[in-house]
Amino acid sequence: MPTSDLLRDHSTAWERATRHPFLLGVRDGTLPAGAFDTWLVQDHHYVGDLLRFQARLLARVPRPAQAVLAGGAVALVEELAWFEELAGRRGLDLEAPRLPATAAYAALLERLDAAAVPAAVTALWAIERVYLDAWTVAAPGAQEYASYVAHWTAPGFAGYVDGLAAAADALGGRHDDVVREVLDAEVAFWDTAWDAA
Ligand code: HMH
Repeated sequence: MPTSDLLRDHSTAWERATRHPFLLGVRDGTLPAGAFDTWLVQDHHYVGDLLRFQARLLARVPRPAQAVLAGGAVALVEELAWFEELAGRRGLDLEAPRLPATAAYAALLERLDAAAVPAAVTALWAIERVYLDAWTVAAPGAQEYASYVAHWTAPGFAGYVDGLAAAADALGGRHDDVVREVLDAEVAFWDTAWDAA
């Protein structure tokens, strides 16, 4: 299975993108609320960028990968609405500009438009799998973060990640380079919010 090979062969980079100080701070409660808020605003930008990438990729994939990607796109729209509600509650300014790591990740997503479909679907799987794994490292999370951690480790999300793995595996091939790029972008993204702490 290509995706399980990728997990095994990139385990060091995977670990860097998941056992990150930001996530350990969520777990033990040492992450300052301001750093979490900075991250939330940037992730709101990111989810919008990811939704646009996913919509473009949806147009290129064969059936039945379309069903998986379409379901995920709906979930991203709901995620944006959830962020907007949070912004009201936490007093976030969602109009704050993208930080460099967010802009660089958006540029990576745009470059993936030019990648062959199997590589692009594998990249999308890596994006979601590493995010699920990252929040699983933080689980259950300190009291003030526990509801967020639960949101990003919900069984429905894990099921979606399995669906993406099945879609990527069905398309076949080995796509080490895109996985490496995704993992580096994830580390840079956590670094940015951690540096704001
Ligand atoms: C940085 N990576 C980042 N944010 C996300 N929301 C996801 C992945 C998955 O949706």
